[in-house]
Amino acid sequence: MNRFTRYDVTPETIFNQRRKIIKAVGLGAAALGLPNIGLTAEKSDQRKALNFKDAPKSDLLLTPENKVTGYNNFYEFGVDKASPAKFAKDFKTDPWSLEIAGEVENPFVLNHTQLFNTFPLEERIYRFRCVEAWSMVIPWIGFELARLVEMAKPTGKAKFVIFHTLHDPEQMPGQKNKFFGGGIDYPYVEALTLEEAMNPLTLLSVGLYGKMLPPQNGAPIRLVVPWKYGFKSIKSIVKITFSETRPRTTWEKLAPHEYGFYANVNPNVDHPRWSQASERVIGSGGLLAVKRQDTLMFNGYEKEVAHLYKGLDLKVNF
Ligand SMILES: Nc1nc2c(c(=O)[nH]1)N[C@H]1C(S)=C(S)[C@@H](COP(=O)(O)O)O[C@H]1N2
Ligand SMILES: [Mo]
Repeated sequence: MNRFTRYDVTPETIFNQRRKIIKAVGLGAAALGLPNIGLTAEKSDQRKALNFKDAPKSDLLLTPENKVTGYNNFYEFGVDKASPAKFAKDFKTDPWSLEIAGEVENPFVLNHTQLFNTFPLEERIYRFRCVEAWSMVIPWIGFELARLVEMAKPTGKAKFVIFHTLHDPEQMPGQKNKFFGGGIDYPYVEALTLEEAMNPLTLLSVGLYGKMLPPQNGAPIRLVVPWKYGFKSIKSIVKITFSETRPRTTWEKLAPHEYGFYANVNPNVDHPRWSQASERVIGSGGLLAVKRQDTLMFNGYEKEVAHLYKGLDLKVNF
């Protein structure tokens, strides 16, 4: 396997061409005195292309883009995997406002443009493992959450970083109708320990496959924590608060015996109703081409994150 394995699914020429376009437009941004990161217009697509630093070479085979944007969990737009793409189509993500508050010395707010231009954007090709035992490989674009945390300057009291999804029942049918929204008590809330938030793998993502996030993937900004089950990667974030105390997060509240706070991918700790030892790989094949693979400890990121949980019983703290 080599660098070009990834183009088995995004044909090499198309992916490279698109990158050339992105880079060319990037020069225009520099001429305007803007940093050479962030938003640029790509005429052929409604979503804007982004400038970013390429990911290092990866042996991971990318999940086809149409699966990444067509097979989603975003219960605010319905519980069915096809619903978010359908019902979030007209979701308004610009203007947007992301507020940073709580136990910090420097609270601030980022508007839509600032989400893309405040921190240097880079591409990260990550494994993504849903608690329902399916997985993808996604070329995210974003910045390290650590950069934002540094800017906020947490006080000595801050121990947890809490993320809040937009609450807007007029736009989100799942928030208007409890049944449609899977019985979740909205707004969706997630949290990380400050240490987890500072880990270099933890991203705030604003794009995938070279472009801004589509609404169904959590536009304009969502969390990506690749060693944890997908439900930790909260979408369409409007607020990040720093706190001394651990909040009760959305899935923990809904079913505490099934979904823990840590939610680290762990093939040795089963969900009460199914095994977590293996996963269905969402790929380019048809419905009958079901590929399964073994699930890796911490989703394959053990080297980078195992130290965060030293001395913690992962069977109890699942
Ligand atoms: N606000 C919000 N964030 C969410 C969810 C959700 O329902 N609402 N679903 C989570 C789950 S269970 C998964 S697996 C991932 C799916 O992300 P994707 O659709 O981009 O693959 O989003 C997570 N973030
Ligand atoms: Mo999930």
